[in-house]
Amino acid sequence: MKCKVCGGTAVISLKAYNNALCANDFISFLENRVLKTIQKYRLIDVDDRPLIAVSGGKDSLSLWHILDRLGYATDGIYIDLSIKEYSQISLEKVKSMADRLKRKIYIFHLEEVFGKDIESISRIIRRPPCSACGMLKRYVMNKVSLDMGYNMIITGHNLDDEASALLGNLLYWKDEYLWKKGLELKETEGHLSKKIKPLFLCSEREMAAYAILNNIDYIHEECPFSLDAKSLVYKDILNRLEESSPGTKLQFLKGYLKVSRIMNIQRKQAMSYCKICGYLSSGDICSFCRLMERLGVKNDIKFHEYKPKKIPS
Ligand code: Q46
Ligand code: ZN
Repeated sequence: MKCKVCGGTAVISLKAYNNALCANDFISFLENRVLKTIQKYRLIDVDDRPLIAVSGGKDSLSLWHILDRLGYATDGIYIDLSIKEYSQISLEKVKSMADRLKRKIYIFHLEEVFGKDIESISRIIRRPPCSACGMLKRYVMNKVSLDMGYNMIITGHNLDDEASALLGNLLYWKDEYLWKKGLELKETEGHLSKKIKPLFLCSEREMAAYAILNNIDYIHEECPFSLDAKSLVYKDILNRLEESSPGTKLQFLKGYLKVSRIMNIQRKQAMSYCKICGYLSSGDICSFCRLMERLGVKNDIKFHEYKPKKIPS
């Protein structure tokens, strides 16, 4: 198999694009795809101060690396869910990327603030771990971002994550989430940072290849709570569709971007804010403040700042 750009040996075939590329041309292709996504959808402006949510996995660490290569200065935030070894190893990977890029990270330890891990918290609030985790992460990322003077949170959700979430929302017509799955979620009246997903059109397979070709040291294990997630079933179904018709996932999401723009304009959102912290909430008090009250914890989000080590060049 030959690279369609330079004629050298191709290391990856991209059936969705009818393309095959060598290592260097693939790296440029992927970085360029992220750049084009940022530019076309105007995700990052020159005066923005972005913060990237890093988990230690291939997507967020590769995205951090790509943003650095594209000249977007980005600091990181890591949320330690206190899932024993998994969280410890993830944090090591995140720190090693921070050292490599010479960027700082804000670290939030769940156990330090709540005295409990994610599993215990999920039992207390009677929500599945992923739902409790989503609520906590959204809150903490937003809070750290606003408190530390950032105005945007970047996440590493890739094309496969987004396509499977979209399929799930469509199958059950979850209208309240359906039109929020785009590339960006706008900031709201000074209460929320904008959220963007520059990997929206980059597949899991492409991200894994990028990580390997750039020697990015990431955690290969998945979070133990992701194993029984329905999203894995949706991913499998979509992969089978992709196998018989390459490009299906890409078309699914590109079509969604077009339609969701119209739907978002038509949709008027009724919002209310938490009486304690001012965060968006469906009731008088947000889920985070309710959890704090229940556990007798003060609304005081402690986090640590990790400064990169100097690596001899
Ligand atoms: S980290 Fe959290 Fe994921 Fe683990 S508990 Fe679920 S949501 S699976 S991105
Ligand atoms: Zn609140």
